[in-house]
Amino acid sequence: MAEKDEKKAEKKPSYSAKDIYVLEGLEPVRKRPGMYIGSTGVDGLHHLIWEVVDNSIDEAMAGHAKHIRVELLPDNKVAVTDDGRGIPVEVHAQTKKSALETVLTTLHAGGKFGGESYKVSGGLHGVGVSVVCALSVWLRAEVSRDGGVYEQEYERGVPKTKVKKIGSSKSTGTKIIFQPDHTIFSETKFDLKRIVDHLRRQAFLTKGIAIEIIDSRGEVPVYHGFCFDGGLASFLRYLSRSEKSLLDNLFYVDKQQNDMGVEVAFVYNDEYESKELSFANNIYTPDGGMHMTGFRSALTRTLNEYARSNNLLKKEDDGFTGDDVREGLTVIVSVKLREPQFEGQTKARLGNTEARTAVESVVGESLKDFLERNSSDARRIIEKSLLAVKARKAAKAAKDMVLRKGVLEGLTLPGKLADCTSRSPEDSELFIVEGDSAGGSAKSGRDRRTQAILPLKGKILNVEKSRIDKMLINKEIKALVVAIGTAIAESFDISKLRYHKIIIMTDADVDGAHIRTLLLTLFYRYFREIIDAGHLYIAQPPLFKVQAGKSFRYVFNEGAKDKAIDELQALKKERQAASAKKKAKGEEVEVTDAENTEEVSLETGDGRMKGIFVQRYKGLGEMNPQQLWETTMDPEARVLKLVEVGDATEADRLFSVLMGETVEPRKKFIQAHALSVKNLDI
Ligand code: 0RA
Repeated sequence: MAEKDEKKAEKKPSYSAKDIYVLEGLEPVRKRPGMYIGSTGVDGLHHLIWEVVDNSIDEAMAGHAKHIRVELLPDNKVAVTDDGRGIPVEVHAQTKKSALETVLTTLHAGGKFGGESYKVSGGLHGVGVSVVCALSVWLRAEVSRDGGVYEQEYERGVPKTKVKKIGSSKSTGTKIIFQPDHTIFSETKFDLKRIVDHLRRQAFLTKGIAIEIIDSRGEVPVYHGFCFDGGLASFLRYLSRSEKSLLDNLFYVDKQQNDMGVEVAFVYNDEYESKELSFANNIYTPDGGMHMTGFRSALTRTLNEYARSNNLLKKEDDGFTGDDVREGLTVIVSVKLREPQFEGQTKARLGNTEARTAVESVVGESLKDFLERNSSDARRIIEKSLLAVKARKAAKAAKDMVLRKGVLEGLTLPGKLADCTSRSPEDSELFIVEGDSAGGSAKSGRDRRTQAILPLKGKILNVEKSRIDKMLINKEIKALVVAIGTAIAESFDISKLRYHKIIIMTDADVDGAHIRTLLLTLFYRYFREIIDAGHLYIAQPPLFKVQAGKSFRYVFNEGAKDKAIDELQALKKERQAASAKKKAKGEEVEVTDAENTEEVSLETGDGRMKGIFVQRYKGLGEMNPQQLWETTMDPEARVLKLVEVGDATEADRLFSVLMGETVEPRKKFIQAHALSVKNLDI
């Protein structure tokens, strides 16, 4: 018992023996509330409501109650009312106490005497209303039964009154009003949204039950009411309300099988991932378990059988795997069984093997029926699964071919590679250059000690568009992978990286941007570590060369062009003035290129432009080796952009935007291979 309660007990020596007995009974609950309700925070606080409501739902599942009302009252009080049989009030022969008092003050006595209904044995649920009684500063139980209304009050689990008859009533039911103990809970204010969400879910899970929530704490009461005759079918519609269904009908079954309630609803939508929700005795099992296993095998088996018997799958075909038939699936499975075993660290998985067989047989049978009755829905499910098979096979073939261990091993460096002479990766740079002509310039212009050049044929990349799988089979790309030296997939080893700077050098046009994107995607998907380690760069070739005589400026963007022209104009005027001055003095004048070069005016009528030579570079190939060196390759003068992958999500978004039109197989392929990236938004 908590210390403060002990002190209170000392001050009140008038406690009867019975009180002490009861106190001892609930002592562990007040001492270690977390053991019973999970925590003493907001979660635990709300657990008090769930506990009381669970008892009413049990009464409903046993077929005796239909209505449950939860009312939030001022001073953090909550009233839970049901129209069940009412907790028995008569004196129990064994304990010589009223059954009501026994239920409210004895641990684990809370549940059922009979065992008629599904009593939950695991997890935090089903610990009984006595726990709520123990953790409430005040609780009142009101029972309508046998023509009368009876009540008893408790404080911190101790009865404060005897069970009294306070009136008469023709109906039956139980009402529990409680006020959580502020000395136990860090927070005693209830959260309406949390309550509404939880009880909505409970209403979905208990077909036909009516649950009302009334928040009477403010000036105007707020009302919520739920009653779903469709059960999980309603739940499924609610969950997938924002998705586009692939089917005209959803699959639904609710059946009693060997003493076990099996309820399943599913639908397919045009997505690729699957969503699975499962429950055992209305308790969410996030890790699934036997009921889920049973569902999955029934789905896979039944769809395979249907596809074969309708010649949608050929004899020689392998058939659908579980993953194939679950693409785009949203399913809810709920079982109600007598002694659920919750397994795993967090008790989040159902362990009863009988749940597997029950679900498998119920789903198998009714799905077969569903497919036969809804042939167009059946066809759509099978078509979707066939597409999944195709994608899986394409992905696997690509993976086998390209990613197979050792496929790149033993390959000699590609002939197209003009390697550098340095063998120290720290000093070495690899320029991946678009096109053979630019490759030629780069080869002549480079510093051959430290700079290697690998020209890629842009055309091939364009043809292959964005198919990464094809890209990896591509000779050019393979050459790149060999040149890098790290190998790929399982055999990837960053310590084998041959160049510590890998520089993508493409034209400053749309094609260049496309090829750059493909290369970035390749690195992102297969050589992520190279990006993360800061080894990948993008070269920044100039867009213009602005020249006035001997002087010139390289311009890297449109906005800087005018500035460069102005600068050179001013420089030219200065020079002319200086030479005029010298001439006047009779000094010898240095004859510069300016005087010998034919002046080009790009825009006639614009005096400013006169004598300024502006060259636009449409591609790297237009630059001679010297220019390419000066502008883009010379480590002293160039500007490189480091490629960084901020977070995977942003990179995904970027790639998808850059990749433009969505190509289905690519989408599938990326999904199949983006092992580390979930929920690709492409
Ligand atoms: C014990 C026995 C019976 C009903 C209940 C408990 C019961 C408990 C709660 C808690 C909230 N609402 C409840 N409704 C009923 C069955 C007694 C009989 O056979 O009549």
